[in-house]
Amino acid sequence: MPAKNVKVLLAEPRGFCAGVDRAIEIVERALTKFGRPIYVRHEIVHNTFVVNDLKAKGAIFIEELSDVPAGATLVFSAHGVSRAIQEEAARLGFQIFDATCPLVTKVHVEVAKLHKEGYEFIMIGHKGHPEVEGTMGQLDSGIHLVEDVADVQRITPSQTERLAVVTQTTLSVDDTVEILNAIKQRFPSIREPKQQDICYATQNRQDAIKLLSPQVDLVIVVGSPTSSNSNRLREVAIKLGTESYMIDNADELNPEWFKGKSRVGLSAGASAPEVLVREVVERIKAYGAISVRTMDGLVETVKFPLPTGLREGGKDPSPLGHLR
Ligand code: 0CN
Ligand code: SF4
Repeated sequence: MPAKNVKVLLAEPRGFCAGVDRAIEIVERALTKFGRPIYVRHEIVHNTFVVNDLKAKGAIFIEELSDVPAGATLVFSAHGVSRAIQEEAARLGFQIFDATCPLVTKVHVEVAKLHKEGYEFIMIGHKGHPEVEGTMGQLDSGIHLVEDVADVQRITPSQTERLAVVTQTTLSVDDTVEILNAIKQRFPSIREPKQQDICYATQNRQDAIKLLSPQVDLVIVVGSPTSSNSNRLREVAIKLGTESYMIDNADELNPEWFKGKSRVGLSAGASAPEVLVREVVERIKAYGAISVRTMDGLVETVKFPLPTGLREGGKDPSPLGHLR
């Protein structure tokens, strides 16, 4: 009994956000309406379980549009795509459903608008992440990526009068403030977004970890290694001095982690289904946990509409409804 007498505290909010819910539903509805296969550019969301489940239902995940046959139905992932990919997909004549989270699209729209007014951009984000590639790919040039404070000194914008800052939506809120301060110090007249680009779900899940961490001896985050927002949750706990691990599913739990612990916190990234959290809870119970409680927390009510063409039918026809 590695977790004998352990008390489990569940973070609130945790797990699926409105953008992930919508993205998965777009693939599910496309499968129902048009039949298999449905092609999806990049993992619809960064979660192994979700991707495997949709694969089993007939989704084919690709990175290159050259792997999509003529006449196919194609879905763009929640992380968004560059203009070049949008244009190529349209040129190739696929039936396209865009599952880009509306909060990512908002950043794309802002970039396009300010670019027309002559702005150059500094983007805070992680190099190589699909969202960063999609946002930077809204323009041919003129977006300078910074990953940390040191990068701020390295970039060389061509002018400083019309500079604006944008960010990836799933960053660490605290690290971003630090980087933003360094940017403002070097470019005092830089334009900031009216409302920060880090999304409500990222903010709320990190805030919940901040409340949870001091109350427990161990924080477990359910999320896949590729998921930026899930990784950030583990980091927030560690920064607060709480031992923390991220796992894809209950099988990755290590009984050793529970040695000498009496209270264990559990959260999940925005792309991690609740069914996986439940399995982790069951496993910890089997290890000897004596209670499971959900902390008080914000109730999220955000919901995004589906694209036209997939809206009809009202109720969720989803064979994957059990994920939520
Ligand atoms: O894990 P996700 O698929 O993506 P990142 O956290 O890596 O950006 O979660 C959905 C978020 C979006 C966009
Ligand atoms: Fe949208 Fe934020 Fe969810 Fe990403 S984490 S899909 S930006 S709501």
